[in-house]
Amino acid sequence: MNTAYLALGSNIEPRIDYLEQAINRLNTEDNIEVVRKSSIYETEPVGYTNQEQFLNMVVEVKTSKQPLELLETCQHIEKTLGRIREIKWGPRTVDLDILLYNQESIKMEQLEVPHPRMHERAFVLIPLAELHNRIVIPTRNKSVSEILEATSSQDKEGVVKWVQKLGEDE
Ligand code: X6L
Ligand code: MG
Ligand code: MG
Repeated sequence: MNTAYLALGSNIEPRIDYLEQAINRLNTEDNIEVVRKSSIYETEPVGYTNQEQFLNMVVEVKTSKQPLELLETCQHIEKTLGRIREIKWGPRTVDLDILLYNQESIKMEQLEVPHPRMHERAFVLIPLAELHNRIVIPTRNKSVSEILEATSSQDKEGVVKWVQKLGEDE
């Protein structure tokens, strides 16, 4: 059995529903089990900043799927949840990224693991650290907590724990 960490993000309403549906679909797959979930964070958009705030989280999965099969599953779930790719780095119903797969370094045309930019993104590092502070990003030989220590406080301030408001759909 393999352990993978997946990053989830959504910035089109209902954001929380998209995250929950993505997790349900992962769990419905025969060869994937979601074993742990981070808290949900509300995050300032990065890359393309003229868009709504995101909800981001990280999940740990156990899977007998190989990395490319896992990628295909993630892409299929994005599609069935209505993801349309218009603007590069633009709004999405749901984004599912493979961050880590065991402690492997994988470089293929379709897939790079660890996710090549994960060490720069507080919206990935903070929820991942909640699940596994000491996990090492093999391509950088550094733990998530070490990388977070080197992340600017401005980047970290853009990532705030999200609390569901009573009486609202979201
Ligand atoms: C310079 C150039 C600096 C590009 C940063 C950063 C590009 C992140 C793309 C960048 C750059 C990305 C999410 C997001 C995106 C998300 C939040 C991306 C891909 N996805 N912002 N922006 N959460 N908060 O899930 O990650 S687009
Ligand atoms: Mg992404
Ligand atoms: Mg993606």
